[in-house]
Parts: sequence; structure tokens; C-alpha cells
Amino acid sequence: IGQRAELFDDSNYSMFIHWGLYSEIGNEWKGRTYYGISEWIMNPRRANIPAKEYMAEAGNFDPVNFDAMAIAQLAKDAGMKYIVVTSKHHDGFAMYDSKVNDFNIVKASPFGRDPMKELAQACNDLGLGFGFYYSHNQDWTFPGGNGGPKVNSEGKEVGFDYYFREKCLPQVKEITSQYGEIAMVWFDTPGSMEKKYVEELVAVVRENQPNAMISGRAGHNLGDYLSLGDMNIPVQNVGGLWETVDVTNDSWGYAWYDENWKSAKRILKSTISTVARGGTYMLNVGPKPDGTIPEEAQLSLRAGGEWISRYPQV
Ligand code: JFZ
Repeated sequence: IGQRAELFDDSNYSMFIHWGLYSEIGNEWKGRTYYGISEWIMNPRRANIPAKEYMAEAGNFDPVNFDAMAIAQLAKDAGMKYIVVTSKHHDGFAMYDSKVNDFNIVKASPFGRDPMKELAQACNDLGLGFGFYYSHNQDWTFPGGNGGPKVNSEGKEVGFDYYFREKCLPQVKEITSQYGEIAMVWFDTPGSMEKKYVEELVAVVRENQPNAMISGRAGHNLGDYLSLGDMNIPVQNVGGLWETVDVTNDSWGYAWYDENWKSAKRILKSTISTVARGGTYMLNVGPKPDGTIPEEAQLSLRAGGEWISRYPQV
């Protein structure tokens, strides 16, 4: 895969950011706390929130203290080399200015800014790579998306193809063309998605971003590398290009009660074990409802970065 692989050669420690409407909810719905990964709050086995009700929650999402430069600087201080952020998770809410679908942070929320533009710019200014997570198969609020409603706004029954043509493909075109050069498109949970769809998405990414890596979870082995199971640090050597993703606490998205922070020592151990076996370690932070990164995560990331900065790059 040639030049694209340079991302993993030069940069084997990176920041994952799960940020979306679920961050505003923080795992508390109608006065009740639901435990588990917060970006799954609307799932039937959790708070079981109907799509319409969940979508209305966007009117309350106003992360006024979001500061792209502060987050990029945190990644830099931590010793990380690039950032991958959720442009759209399974809930279907786009965290960027999407022209093809109004359920996004610019149109549906009071915030009114495109935080992805700001973050892409901040990463560029600090010499960090920038990439997008995009949930290509699951979309719980758009008709036809996996886990989504079965009928469209006209009451007509629709399938996956409808979601793919009307939302998924055009949005992947947007995220690969509106934010300058990006380093990565992190597709996730392909499920039983047909190969032809994954092929079309991969073709768009290759066309618009020839140097971007595509995650192992694109599906049908069409990604550029192997993605291990979440929070999985291998104890054996793994061949080829690979990555493992992990969390600073327990949930990817912000959860109000989640204080199970990993220490700097624990973060360094995981980073070193992964990198020593040739892998890339992508560590997640979940911004709070106001858009800032929890203080405890900042402290341990910076303490780890201080240790890393004392060793010369090889
Ligand atoms: C997925 C998402 O459902 C989750 O919300 C989060 O974004 C995470 C990073 O990715 O969850 C997964 C996907 C794959 C595995 C585990 C959790 N896996 O392969 O072990």
C-alpha cells in the first residue's frame, strides 16, 4: 500500500475522539443512568430511545467550550501524531457541516459551528495528521441504515440501498473533500454489508484522498490493515500493519459517572507493548457536554507524553 503506510511507520500513537450527540446525554436519560458505552445509549437494550426523540435532543447540544487548538495541543503534548474523530457514529448525527443531511451539528444544534473544520485546521497548524471515523453500515436514525427506521418520510418502505445512496455515500464524499488532506478514514462495524457497497466507499476515498489509510473495519478485507478487537493489547507478535484501539476510561463517548481513568503508567505500558510489536496504539478521549476533554484524561496523557519526549525518535 506504499506511501499510505507511512502513517503507521512514523506515527504509532494517536488520539481517537468519540464525540457526538451522545456526549451531551452522557448516559443519563430522563433522570435514569444507563451503564455501558455511551454512544449506544439509544439502543433497545439500553435507554431504548425512539429515533425521533433522540433527534430532537440535538436542540440541546451546545458544546460552547470546544477549543480545537486545545485538543490538538493535548494530542501533541501526549506524544501522539494524529487525531481520528467521529464524523458520524451509529446514531447518525453528523458532527460536521453536511449539505446532504440536516441531522448535523451545524443545522440541528444551537452551536452552529463546524467543529471538524476547526479541528482539521488545528491539526494542520500543529503538524498532526487528521482523520475521520465514519459509521458506514449502522445508522439508527436514517431510513434503511442498519438498525434504522424501515420507512422513509413518505411512509414508503426502504432498504439499505436507500440509506447508502441518500446519506452514506454522499457523506463520505463530503468528509473526504471538505477538510483538506486527511490521513485516515476509520470505517467501523461493517456487519453483513454487501461487498459492492464497501467497494464503492473505498473507491471514493482512494479517489479523493489517495494517501489516506482505510481502517481494517471497512469490511470484506478491503481496508489497509488489521484492526484488533477493541481494548485488546496483544501478547503475541502480530504480522503486517496493525492497530489497536483503547479507552482512557471505560466508555468511548462521555459518560457522566465514568471515572475509571487509566494512569499514565498504564497508558505508557499499553503504548509501548503495542509499538514494540509493530502496532499502532490509538487511545480514545470523550469530550464532555461542553466540548472540553475531562481533566483527568488530560493529566495522564500529558504525563505519558513527558516520558515519551525524553526519548529520541528512532
Ligand atoms: C465499535 C462501536 O460499536 C463502538 O461504539 C466504538 O465506536 C468502537 C470503537 O467500535 O465497537 C466495536 C467494534 C468492533 C469490536 C468491538 C467493538 N471488535 O472487533 O472487537
